Amino acid sequence: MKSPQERSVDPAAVEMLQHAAAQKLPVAWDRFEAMQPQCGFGILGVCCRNCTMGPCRIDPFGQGASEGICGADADIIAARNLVRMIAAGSSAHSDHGRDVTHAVLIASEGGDYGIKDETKLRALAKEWGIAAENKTARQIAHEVANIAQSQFGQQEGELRFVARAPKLTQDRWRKAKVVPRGIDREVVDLLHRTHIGGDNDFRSLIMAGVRTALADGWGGSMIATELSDIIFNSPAWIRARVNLGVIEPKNVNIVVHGHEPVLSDMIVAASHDKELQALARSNGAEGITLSGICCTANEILMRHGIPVAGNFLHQELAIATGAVDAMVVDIQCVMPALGKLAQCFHTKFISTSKKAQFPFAQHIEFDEGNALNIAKQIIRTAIENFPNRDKSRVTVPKITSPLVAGFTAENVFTALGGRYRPSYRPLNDAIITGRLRGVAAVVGCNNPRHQQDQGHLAMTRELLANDVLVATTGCTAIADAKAGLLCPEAAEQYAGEGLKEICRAVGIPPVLHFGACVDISRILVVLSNMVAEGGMGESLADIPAAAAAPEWMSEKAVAIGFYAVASGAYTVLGGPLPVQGAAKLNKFLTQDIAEIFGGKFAFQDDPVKAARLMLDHIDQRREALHLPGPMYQVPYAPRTAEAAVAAAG
Ligand code: NFS
Ligand code: SF4
Repeated sequence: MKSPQERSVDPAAVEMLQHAAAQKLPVAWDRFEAMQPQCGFGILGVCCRNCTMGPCRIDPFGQGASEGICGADADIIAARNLVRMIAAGSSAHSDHGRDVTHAVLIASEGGDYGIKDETKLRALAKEWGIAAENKTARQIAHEVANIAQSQFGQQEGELRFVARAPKLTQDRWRKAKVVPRGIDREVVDLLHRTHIGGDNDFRSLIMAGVRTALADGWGGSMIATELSDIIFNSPAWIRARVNLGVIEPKNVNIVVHGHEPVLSDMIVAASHDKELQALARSNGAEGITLSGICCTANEILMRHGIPVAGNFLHQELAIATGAVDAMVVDIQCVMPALGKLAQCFHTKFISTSKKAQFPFAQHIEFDEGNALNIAKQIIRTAIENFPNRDKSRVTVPKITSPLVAGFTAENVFTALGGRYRPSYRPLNDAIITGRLRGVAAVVGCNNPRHQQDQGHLAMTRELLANDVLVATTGCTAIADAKAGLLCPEAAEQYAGEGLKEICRAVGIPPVLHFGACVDISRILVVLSNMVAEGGMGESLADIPAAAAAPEWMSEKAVAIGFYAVASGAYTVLGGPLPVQGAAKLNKFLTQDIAEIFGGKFAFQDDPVKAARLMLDHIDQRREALHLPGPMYQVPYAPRTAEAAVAAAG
């Protein structure tokens, strides 16, 4: 069995893992070890259960079956499995976007949600050709929501946000016939293809997968982000704290976990209620502490400065503190193990989504039409549970870190361009001169396959030391925050000379927190703005930039990886996609696909080696743009193209 220190680099997690082991509370790391050895066919992607002639599996050593009963070979089987992951991942992000759209419709009719960013609403209305003069914000919101809703069911044409990409990027998509027509349509098309006897060409399957993934990144996810900003407000730079130490033993603790701000934002609003605060005091608590886990934490962190209790692998550890009076969940990345664990304590495990029920959960169904009342009911349930807490079983690690979050495509370079002249020019100039070597997006999950957070941190530190500005979202952002990387002061400790100069001048951290995973759409907009600003080439693939997900695990991460690659990003995954048993498919994804989109996948478990692959790629892009090398000496110096190719193996 691995020790707590081998399981996580986060000292708060180590402390709680020791506590959980002493109390015999099972956590994901234990179940991961009990699951070993995991099925090799599954890891390699070569088992198929798509019909009941099977299950079938391909022998990767070439001794047993080389085809399923229907004749599908390893490449077809692995491609079908992979694009099904894309379909599920895109559906998750996009259905989240659909719920936000529904909330905007409710706001436009005067429900509990308001129109918080009218400037952004009007800008989007203009972008979408809605005549807005002499209309109220609500009237415009109604039209915007109707158009956004139509993007899901649209049958023909192109999704509207495709037009945000640089023209050359759009041209590549059109040439490859992967411009998404409608969000729901692409998912259905993709699942249809994977039915037995459907699409049986791995390239064609992958192209359909790309189209669905683009419908996520430039469709469902982007709608989720844009419309969330309109009704919950656009984030602004904000300071907050992170890690399990934000759980306050003296207070009623409510931890929200999941993804959709339609729930968590309303819980924030309800938590300010005077009556509820008085109720908390009359139940013996000093107050109410709200904190978050996973992406819904990022949503309310960015907009309200609500503290973050942790990332994906912290969800069980939070309950194990014994100080959580209610864990309130909606959808995605919520472990079904939580219910049973909560029963070991007084903790109420409250599910809220029509789409996600859990064993041993109390279900309080959320309804956007009656949002505030339900949010209050949830908080009341937590407060009334406070007296049931067994104080002798409370163990909260006294560990938190400060952070700055809340960067968006609109606000990120406000300061760089002078507060009154937001512009991407200073960012582009910093890259053109070599003060910044490039930019990178490091995103994704935790996975007990890796020591928690270690991949995120080692990769990010290597990039920073080499003058790469890092953008982050999701559970990576929380990992970085826990390690102090989201503070402006982190530049002094970790950044190379060039990056340090920029962080000092602007007052930004060297790692910019752009929000939840759906907010990777913000990074797509940032990159598009950089191309539009000039000097960075003509397509997204030309920018000295790279992407990575060092500890990914979810189907959403697969969808993100594919829209990143199709948008031109060199994308390094820690741990391969399940295609290693399918040689042609593997080569297509890691080599040939670059000829179509400019981006491709690389798989590298070692986060520092992975960061160096990203640096090699950034240097190649600089060379192609005839940009000079880094302005200052960097620990990992640019190498010749041949050396880089040899290293990539
Ligand atoms: Ni992203 Fe957010 Fe975290 Fe992974 Fe899950 S919470 S949507 S999928 S685990 S980063
Ligand atoms: Fe086997 Fe083909 Fe059926 Fe898959 S679809 S289970 S490979 S027969």
